[in-house]
Amino acid sequence: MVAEVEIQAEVVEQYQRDGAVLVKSVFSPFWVNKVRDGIMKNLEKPSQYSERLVAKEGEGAYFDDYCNWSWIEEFRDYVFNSPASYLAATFMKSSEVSFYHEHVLNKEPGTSKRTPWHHDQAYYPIDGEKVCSLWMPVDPVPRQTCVQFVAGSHLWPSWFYPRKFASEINYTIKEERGEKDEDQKCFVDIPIQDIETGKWPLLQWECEPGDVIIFHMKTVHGAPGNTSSSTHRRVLSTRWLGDDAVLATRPWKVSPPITGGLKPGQRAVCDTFPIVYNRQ
Ligand SMILES: O=C(O)CCC(=O)C(=O)O
Repeated sequence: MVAEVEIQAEVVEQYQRDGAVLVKSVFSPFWVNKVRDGIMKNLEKPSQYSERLVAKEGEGAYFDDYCNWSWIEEFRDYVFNSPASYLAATFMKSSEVSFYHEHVLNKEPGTSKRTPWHHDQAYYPIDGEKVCSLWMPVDPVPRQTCVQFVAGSHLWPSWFYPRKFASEINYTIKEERGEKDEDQKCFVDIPIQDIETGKWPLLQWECEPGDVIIFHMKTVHGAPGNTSSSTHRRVLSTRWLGDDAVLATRPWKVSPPITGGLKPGQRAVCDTFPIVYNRQ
């Protein structure tokens, strides 16, 4: 039985309008401690997908890894039994929610490596509007270290090339394909300069363990490094799919490289992307 929590209607509307919203104190210490334990297991046993990015020799590293929930029971418990899926359903206004995958992000103290500006949905073989992530820190995150979101960018018609976190270079288009994928989406470069010179309002918050940021998979976001000399910035970002999410194609190798054996156009529900929440 998934735990339900009270969410004000205006906060849901804020998510729908801005594409990102902070919800304070929604996860109890029980869930925060559990997720922290899961992250520590992942850090001790990284998978084939993990990366350890260092901007300058001798500095802290930016670790990321994903799709380990099958062997990290703490993540499974959080996904299936915490209020996370209910939050995803409420903010996406979806009657059903399936789980896509989890992503661990740890910025060690003194990490100058930033998270490049990007939006997630271009990396994923997933189309649909009811698609979101729950970014849940297990350490206190000061405002200057938190992810920044370009307000309202989930509503832009543009799709942006995914970029490698390590090199910040666009993904390579598969040779046998043209510039467009089968859905005829046209991808363009992310407008980094416009974002950084303040063309659009940016959203950024101070977070405490127990808080969560919910954001649309098409919302443009990026993050500074971790300037703290003592505190890690450990986060679990879980990805959720709603009623209209379907498998799609992209003109590059998708990340993570999983499709659950589904064909383009099929609803994104299968053993790999299990239904976790149903409003009935
Ligand atoms: O935590 C970060 O620095 C980046 C998070 C992110 O890109 C995501 O969760 O999609």
